Amino acid sequence: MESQLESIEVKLTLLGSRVKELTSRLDGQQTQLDEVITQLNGQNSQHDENTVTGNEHTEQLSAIAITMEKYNTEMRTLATRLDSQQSQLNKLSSLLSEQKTMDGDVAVTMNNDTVKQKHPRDCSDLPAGSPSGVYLIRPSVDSQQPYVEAFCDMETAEGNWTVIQRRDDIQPRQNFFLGWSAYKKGFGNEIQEFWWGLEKIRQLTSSKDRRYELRIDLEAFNGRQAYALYQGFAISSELDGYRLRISNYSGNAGDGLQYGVNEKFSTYDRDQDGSSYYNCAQRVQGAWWFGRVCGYSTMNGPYQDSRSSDWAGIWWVMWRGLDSPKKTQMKIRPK
Ligand SMILES: [Ca+2]
Repeated sequence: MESQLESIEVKLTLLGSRVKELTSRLDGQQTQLDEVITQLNGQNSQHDENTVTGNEHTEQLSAIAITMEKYNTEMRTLATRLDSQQSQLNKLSSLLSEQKTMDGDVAVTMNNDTVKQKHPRDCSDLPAGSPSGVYLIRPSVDSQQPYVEAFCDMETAEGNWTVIQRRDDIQPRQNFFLGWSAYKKGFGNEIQEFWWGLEKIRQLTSSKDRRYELRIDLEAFNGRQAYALYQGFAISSELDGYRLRISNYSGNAGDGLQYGVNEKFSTYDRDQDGSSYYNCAQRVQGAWWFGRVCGYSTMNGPYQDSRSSDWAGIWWVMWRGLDSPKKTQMKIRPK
């Protein structure tokens, strides 16, 4: 932004000095033109007084007319160029003031969360009609924080979803049997399989002015689909173990997260699940909010190529037992 503003300012200065130069040239030509007109008037009166040297005068007059015509053409060209440079100047000036306003808005946003942001914080801030795809968003309200990539689902149930997890039958397979730091930061590819990252989810769901809902979409290998919607969704800080806050289930997949409520997120290298007997993340070879007996769902186990019933897999017990779905998506949006 800074360098863009600087380059526009440099262009404005250059344009300004060119306009000055052209104006002084125009002034010069106007003076010359005035002189010519004065001479012409003088010769005309001479011509009236003395008709004897008529031929000579006619020649002089036509030479003057040609010169004037040349000046006129040159002035018209200059006027056109001045006009176009003026409109360029106007455009640049309004661009410059627009960018200054935007900077102002961001500053206001930092002090007051309720001001509408120009920078997308999540996918719901994209302009209406934006297609689904990967966008750059800044989940933090702190303008010093970096932009990150996010896949936006702009179609499902009126869209505006920031997708936080996806599994699909895509080669090469993304390994989900990863440790705490990977789940904190996020991994995978937004247009393939990925886990977006606990810290980004935390940044969004801890904002004071936005309450999020969570939607989980499931698709079986036979094409059948189901979803679970939680009207309240947030996670606590890393210090508190990214504990799951979830409420108000609806949908047709069953409330697979009911035993994860208030549980900490667990990875194989950080067992803080609800089971004192198992390391649930190790058992399912993934990571999740596991409750007692490791709970009734996990979305991050190893991908199963077809129907399989194995603890090490992806499952949403209320829907299809331990059968792995073909596709899963987890997505959030402000209510
Ligand atoms: Ca345990």
